Amino acid sequence: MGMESKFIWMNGELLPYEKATLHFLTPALHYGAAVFEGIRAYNTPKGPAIFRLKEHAERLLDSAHIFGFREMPFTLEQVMTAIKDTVRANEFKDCYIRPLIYLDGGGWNLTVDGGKPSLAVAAWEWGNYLGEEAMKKGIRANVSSYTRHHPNVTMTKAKVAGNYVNSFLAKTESTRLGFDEAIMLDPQGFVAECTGENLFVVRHGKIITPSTAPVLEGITRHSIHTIAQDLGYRILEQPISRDQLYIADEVFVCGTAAEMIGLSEIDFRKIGEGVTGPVTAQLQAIYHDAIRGKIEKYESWCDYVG
Ligand code: PPE
Repeated sequence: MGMESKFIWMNGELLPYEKATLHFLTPALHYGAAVFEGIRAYNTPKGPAIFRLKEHAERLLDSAHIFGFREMPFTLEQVMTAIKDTVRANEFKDCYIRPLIYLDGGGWNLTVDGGKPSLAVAAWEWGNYLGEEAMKKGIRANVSSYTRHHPNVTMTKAKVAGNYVNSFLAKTESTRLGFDEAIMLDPQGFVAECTGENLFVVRHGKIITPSTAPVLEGITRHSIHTIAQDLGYRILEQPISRDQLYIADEVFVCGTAAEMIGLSEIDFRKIGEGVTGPVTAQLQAIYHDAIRGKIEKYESWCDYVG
């Protein structure tokens, strides 16, 4: 994966890629004391546009607030401008954008108050994360032996860097076992989410997804929810058991990096016909047009880089 770019934005400056480095003693590296976002920009008929920029920038600042940073050096407007400036300076059309607010200095006494938060934004060209093939065929998943976060152990609404150790454990186990993605259950034993995606089940024409209480409030989840609702589907937020996955007509997962992908198999059990199902394919097609600014109704989701 080529992650190179011309510039990385750091604390107000666009630095050449090679200059965007941090000291070994940055506490974020030792304790995961950072919060981040994953955002995508897509080429549209009116030029590159960042998909749901405001919602992502708001969630970044919400994550910082949840983590406990009290004084943010940048406002919502400044965060949004920094993200747009990074995409524009790199002259990317389609790219993945990674803003990160990290504890810069201090932190050795395990409090966020000893240091100050810094902001950096990188962008790189990253095609579909699980592969183009996966869009049609679907992917194979396992239910992880690792449990998803208890909502009072780490904060499930915040994209705290340290939270992702749980995802690393689950995804590494999953790929070593020969699967493509891991599904994690919440501490009560109900389906929570994947390592970097929210999950939906389709059964008897209804779409079901876990409530947001134990999972990240995915922005893709919200977009898909809106699209499905506009198409007249009934969407329920309710607990999903492991065996409800096995007998679903379709299961799909969604997130910024992964976009929207059907699951063909879970724990060696075929899901539906064992390929991307019709509801998933229908939503996938609309989602892909929406992110590229091709659907007027959803154009307000596209923030043009200009
Ligand atoms: N759950 C988790 C745990 C998660 O990390 C993501 C995003 C989602 C759900 C979906 O959220 P949203 O992108 O707002 O629809 N995961 C980000 C990081 C993935 C990675 O591999 O790194 C992402 O998709 O950018």
